[in-house]
Amino acid sequence: MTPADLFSHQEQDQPVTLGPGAVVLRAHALPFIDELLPAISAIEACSPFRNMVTPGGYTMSVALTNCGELGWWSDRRGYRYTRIDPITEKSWPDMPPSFLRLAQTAASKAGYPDFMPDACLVNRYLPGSRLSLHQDRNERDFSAPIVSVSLGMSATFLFGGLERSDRAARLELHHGDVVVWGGPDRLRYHGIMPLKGPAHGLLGEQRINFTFRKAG
Ligand code: MD6
Ligand code: FE
Repeated sequence: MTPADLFSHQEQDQPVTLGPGAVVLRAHALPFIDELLPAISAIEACSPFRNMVTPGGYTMSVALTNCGELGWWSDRRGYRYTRIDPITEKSWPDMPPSFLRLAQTAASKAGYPDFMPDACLVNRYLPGSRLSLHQDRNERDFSAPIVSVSLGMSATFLFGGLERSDRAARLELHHGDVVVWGGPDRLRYHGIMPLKGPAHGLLGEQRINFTFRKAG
C-alpha cells in the first residue's frame, strides 16, 4: 500500500492515526462552533488578516492573523514570534477562552494532557490559496504538540516525513476536524493543496484554520 492510499478506506468519522504522535479528531470542534465564529470576528477586528511576505520575497496566498501572547510573523528578515502586532503596533488579541478549551480538550484526547498554548495562528484560505510543504520549527520547545482546527471549506492536507523529499500522503480535512501533532511527529513536513471545491454552508467560499502552539 502506498502512503497516498493509507486513508482512502477509513471511515469519515473515525480518529485517523497519522503517526505515533499525531491524530485527526474528526468533528471535535463542532460543539464549539457557536463560540468560535464570533471570537474569530473579534480577533479580526483587532488584528486584521494580512498576507505576509516570506523571507524569499513571496507574498503568501494564505491571509494570517494571531491571538494569544505571541503571534507568528514573517517578512524579508525571516520567520519569528512577536508580542506586538507590527501592523497595529498593539499586543495581539487575547486568546478567547473557547479557543483554549477547544485546544486543551483536543490535546488531552490525543494524549497530551498538559498543553498550555501561548500562540494561536489564524489562517484564512480563499479558493486557490495554498500552503507549500513546511516544518513548524519557530517554536522554542518541540516537546509541546500543535493543535490545528479546520473550519469552512474542505481542504487536502499533505503530510510528509522528516525530510522535505519524503513522499507526502494526502488526507481531506473537513469543517470541525482537529489535527493534533506532536512527539516524534512534531517536525514532519506538511502543507495544504490549493483550496477548491464547493462553498461551505456556514462560512461560504473560505477555509479558516487555527493552529495552537507553545511558542515561547
Ligand atoms: C492548515 N496547517 O491546516 C495549515 N501545522 O491550514 C498547518 O500548517 C499545520 O495543520 C502543524 C500542524 C498541523 C497543521
Ligand atoms: Fe504548519
